Amino acid sequence: MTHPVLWYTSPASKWTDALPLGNGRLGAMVFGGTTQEELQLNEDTLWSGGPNTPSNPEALANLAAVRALIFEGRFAEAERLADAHLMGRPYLQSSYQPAGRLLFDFPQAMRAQNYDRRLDLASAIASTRYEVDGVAYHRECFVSAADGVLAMRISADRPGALSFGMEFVSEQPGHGEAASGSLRYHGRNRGENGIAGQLSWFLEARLVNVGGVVTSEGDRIGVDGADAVTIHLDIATSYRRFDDVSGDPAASVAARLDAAGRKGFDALRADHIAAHKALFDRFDIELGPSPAVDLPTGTRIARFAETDDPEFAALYVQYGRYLTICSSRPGTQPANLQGIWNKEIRPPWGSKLTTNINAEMNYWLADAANLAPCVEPLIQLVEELAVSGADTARVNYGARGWVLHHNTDVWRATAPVDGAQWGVWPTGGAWLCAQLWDHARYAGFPRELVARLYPLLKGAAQFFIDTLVQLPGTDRMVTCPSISPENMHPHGSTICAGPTMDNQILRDLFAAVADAATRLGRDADFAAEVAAMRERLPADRIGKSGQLQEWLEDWDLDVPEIHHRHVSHLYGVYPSLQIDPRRDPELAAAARRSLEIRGDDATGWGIGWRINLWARLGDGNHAFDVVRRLIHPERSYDNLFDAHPPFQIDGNFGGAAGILEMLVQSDEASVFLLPALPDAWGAGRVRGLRARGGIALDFSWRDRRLQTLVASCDQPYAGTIWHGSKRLAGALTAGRHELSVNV
Ligand code: FUC
Repeated sequence: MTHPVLWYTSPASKWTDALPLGNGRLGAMVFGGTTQEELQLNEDTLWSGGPNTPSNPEALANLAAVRALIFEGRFAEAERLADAHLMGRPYLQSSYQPAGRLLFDFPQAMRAQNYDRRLDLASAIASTRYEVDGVAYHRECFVSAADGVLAMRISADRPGALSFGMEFVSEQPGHGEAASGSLRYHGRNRGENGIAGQLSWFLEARLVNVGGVVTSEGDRIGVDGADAVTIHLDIATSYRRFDDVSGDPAASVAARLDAAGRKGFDALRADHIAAHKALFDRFDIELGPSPAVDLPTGTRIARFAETDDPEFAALYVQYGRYLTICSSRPGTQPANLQGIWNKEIRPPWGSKLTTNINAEMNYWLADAANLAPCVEPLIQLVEELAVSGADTARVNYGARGWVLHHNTDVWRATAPVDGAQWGVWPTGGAWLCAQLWDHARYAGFPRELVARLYPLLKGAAQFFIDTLVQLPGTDRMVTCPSISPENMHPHGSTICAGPTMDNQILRDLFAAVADAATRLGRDADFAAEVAAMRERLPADRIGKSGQLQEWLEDWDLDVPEIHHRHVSHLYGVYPSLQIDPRRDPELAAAARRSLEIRGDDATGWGIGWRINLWARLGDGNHAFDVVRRLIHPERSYDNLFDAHPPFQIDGNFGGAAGILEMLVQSDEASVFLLPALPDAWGAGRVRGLRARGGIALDFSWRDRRLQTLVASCDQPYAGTIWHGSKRLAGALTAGRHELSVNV
């Protein structure tokens, strides 16, 4: 068993040392301070601004001119014109906001000894222990998905030894108050980029003491001489949907806190653990034992690249799963650039949903790691974008369907933002659709899910049927204007026509639409139209250095930033299944060449992507070399949050997904076991790893040889399970099968 615990011998001295808790909606970062404790708090609908429709009526009139300039090779002029007329109004989006900080003073903790701080990933409880003058103090904190609230218990093992002060501070407009065991904050959100703040929000912390006295003064609470104290806390905003801010936050907070109070801490704790385990325990992984298990987490990160610590790579996977469960649950917002954890009023990149890699990467782990229910917020996001994005499609492009560019926020803004260099990329929604189709593939295409996704895919495809343009002098159809995120080509701009990534994404989207329509027995004419359009997309091209071209032109070696972090044109290798080294050795070799030219050093997510790519290309030792770059103080903070830098959660998910991709790969027809096993993982086992086709796998290995294999199928499984060139099984009935590995 992997021992799924992060632990430390001192309090957090900075935010990236603190330990994250969450129920998808409510997030807390626990510092575990002795004299001063801090819980930094978030609620996932608390963003700046308010409902807005950023479509730009000027765009359509200028579209043809921008296209013409691109086809004439006048890229810089095209980019200037796009900047002036194609961008969304407002030009920037809203940002995810912190609620504030719950602060505690423990004056008696000056001489704390025997300190221990930990996060148990299996129970999702953060705890802090220390001793002062022979008295042991203990704090436990969790955020419950079962009851919706944060709960904390502070206790001492000598009666009457507990005294502290508590207050809530916020940078958001509003006012706080304290009364008889309750702290409250009545908040508003900030306006941003010309959009007024339109949310109200409310926080309440209720405190119950065993022994001692509780007093309040101004907006502070004081506890004197208690044996133990429990705190229940909740936050809510008036956000109901991207176009509706009519919620009553005080009422929802009161309802949840009343219910939590009736239940009591012990029952809350038991139900919290059960709700967490219902997801967390669906999977387990061992990659070999390690003497380093007894070292604090920070030390293991610092030593990972030099030591053999396979247990820590397994822990990295479990931490990624933990972060998925805590940041994305049915009914919550999807995980943003920081999941749900953000302390800053102006967070990096707005802590938004960036769709030219980051938002998708946040969900690369979930299906394989047996957390399919956590993908629900992403489906709901796309359902809402299909509504808001229809306006941008119509106004900016005169097109049917819906479109999303490279970013969105809680208001589901879909127009191009930030500047044409980054924003004029119409394929964000199409990528999300391709990802949701892969989610359906993992589930084995249940009819209900296919029927739910179909209108989203159809709308995304309609947009491209209406906006693809003929590449001059050919019968090929291309996106224009677009970019290959966010790489500048040799003509001083990113703007272009038909970048490889767009062609690959649209091949996936169009195939998904046609497949979904066939499965549902609907829209045969539209499916045929889309399938015909798919044939007219430009094929992938191999360039003069043997590389997979990033653009229609062979520009790759002449770009200003040859080691660019994005590897957009390798989308076809991963996450897409288009370029499979087993079927397309020539394109796979070109992709490998591109990856070599790009190099392995990148941002956190850039490294996460490269691990998956090397795994798909079948090079386990190279993939592991890249894992060493990720589990390293430059790319992992002490709390194991991914460092872009700064903190960005995508690398946690991309990296963990990459480790699983080294152990199992799959497509609709096949499962490949241990396709990219590095030498470092000589023996191991996994339980509950899911593969495409609706199948879950338990297996173990030693010296590269499979020892045991159990496959559990949700429904009859038509594919084949392979280990190298050995065919282990195929055509399985629904249910659990113990399979022979000695065929
Ligand atoms: C993309 C990346 C950046 C960053 C940002 C949030 O634009 O190019 O590196 O991750 O998203």
